[in-house]
Amino acid sequence: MWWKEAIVYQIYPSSFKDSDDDGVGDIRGIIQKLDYIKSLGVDAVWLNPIFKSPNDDGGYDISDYYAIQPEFGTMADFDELLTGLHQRNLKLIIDLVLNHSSDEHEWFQQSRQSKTNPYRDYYFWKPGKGDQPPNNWPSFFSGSAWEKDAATDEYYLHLFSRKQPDLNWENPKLRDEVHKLMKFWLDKGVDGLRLDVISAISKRTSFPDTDTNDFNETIRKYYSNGPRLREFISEAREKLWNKYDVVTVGEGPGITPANALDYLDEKRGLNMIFHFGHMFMDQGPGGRFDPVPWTMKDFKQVFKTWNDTFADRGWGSVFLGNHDFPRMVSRWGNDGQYREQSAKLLLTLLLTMRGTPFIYMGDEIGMTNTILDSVSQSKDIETLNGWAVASAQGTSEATFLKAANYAGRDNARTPMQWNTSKHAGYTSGVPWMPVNKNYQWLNVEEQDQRETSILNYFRLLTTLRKANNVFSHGTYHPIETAPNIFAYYRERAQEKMLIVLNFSDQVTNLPEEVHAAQKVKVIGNYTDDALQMLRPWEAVVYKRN
Ligand code: TEU
Repeated sequence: MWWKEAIVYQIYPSSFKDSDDDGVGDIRGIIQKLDYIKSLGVDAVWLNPIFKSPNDDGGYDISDYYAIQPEFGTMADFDELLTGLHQRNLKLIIDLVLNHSSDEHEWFQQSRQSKTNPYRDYYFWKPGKGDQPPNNWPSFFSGSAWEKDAATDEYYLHLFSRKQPDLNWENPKLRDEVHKLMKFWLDKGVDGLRLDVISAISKRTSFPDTDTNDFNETIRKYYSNGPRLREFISEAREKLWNKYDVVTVGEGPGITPANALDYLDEKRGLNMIFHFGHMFMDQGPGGRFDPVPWTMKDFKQVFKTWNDTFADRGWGSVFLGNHDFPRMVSRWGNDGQYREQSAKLLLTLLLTMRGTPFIYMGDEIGMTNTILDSVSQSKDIETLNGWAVASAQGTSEATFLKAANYAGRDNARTPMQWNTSKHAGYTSGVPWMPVNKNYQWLNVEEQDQRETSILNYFRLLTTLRKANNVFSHGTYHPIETAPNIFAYYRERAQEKMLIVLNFSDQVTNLPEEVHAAQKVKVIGNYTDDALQMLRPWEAVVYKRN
């Protein structure tokens, strides 16, 4: 099971590298950077969706599951990318969006034509209640999760945007279609499937109103963990996945420590899930744009809870950022005075935790959040829809913009910063999204040649993790410490590693237990040793004697 020891690098294709100067990243751009990816010491690439799409939601609205998005290139380009990855002993995990399709998909174009169309039940259609939607479910992207369609005077369900109608997995014909499209890509030799919002594919077909105003509670109780979720996952595994050497990673908003193992087992379930315990921790009842303070106590508790969940069974993924969340150094670290130290500290956490680490492109050089000066600069439907609802409710743009700049997805989607040339070497065209202005000093080329850069520290960490499988397979034992100190042991057979992370701007004492321990420093983000103190954002990995 290669994926238990693997380190995965996530690429958001639109923003990675543009090879044909149309201002949008593409597959040939990734091919140009294969040696860079290999140089990181990672083992696999998770590629966000590359399929034909009207791009209403960054490619998560697929209109043809068998075709490459023309802006990204051709099927021949995809085949060349896959070959190029495999030649470098790198695996490819593709991102399939099976909870919903685009409304421009042929299936939906047929389905909406009439109530008797053979594709009608590929989606969920219901009459309204008077002039109201069938129930009170809110969309992830603001507003109702139902859209009225004039052609048949009924509403269709869309948990996300109105251009992302939910697929009806109750319909065996639809499930067969989904298995067929998965088989197409598995036969091409991809090594993994990241399954978008897989936790929501089984609907409570009575469509009861939600009884809570807390959005994440609505996800847990009404959208995810539906009555046939295990059945649909097991059917795909038994009919298809078991026939291939493929890792399946389920994106599981709403999956909890209590039910995660229901969906994870080698024979009948997924191999891994992305849980969101830490990622939704600072979201208030209103969701993403309703930020609430978070504490290190909660943050550490999330890691303990999920390590306990997967201690004996199942397998976890570990991530601190991706295309849906702000840059990790801005969110969890200090992207100002201590950007370099805190970026290295966060990478140390990622690469010393139990479970498969997923690193988001650009986090290996400590890329930071961007600042929108007005909401109109956003390219993200989640932000734009959020603003439309908030402004209609009287929220000022300044207030909404503060939340969007703190929590919005635009933060993670600015182009990769390669060098100091125009647009950071990402494109010679006009970038679809402005490059972060700090690329002049924050870029791959500068860090590649500086020994103590974040990039080279990351490379040391991947080497360390691969050389010591105590990190991937060892047990996890947190140490009780001051709130901002995150310290834990990793143990396997005779090997014992001790990791200490100072999540603060303050100099602080080394926890007594750590100070007293017989140990040898293995790696740290300060070049010298402070012995009894921890400097701001200091990360140290010790090998216990
Ligand atoms: O995200 C689904 C999801 O539940 C959240 O993790 C995500 O933060 C979302 O933006 C709601 O806030 C997946 C994809 O990762 C995301 O990019 C897509 O927009 C979404 O599904 C719909 O396909």
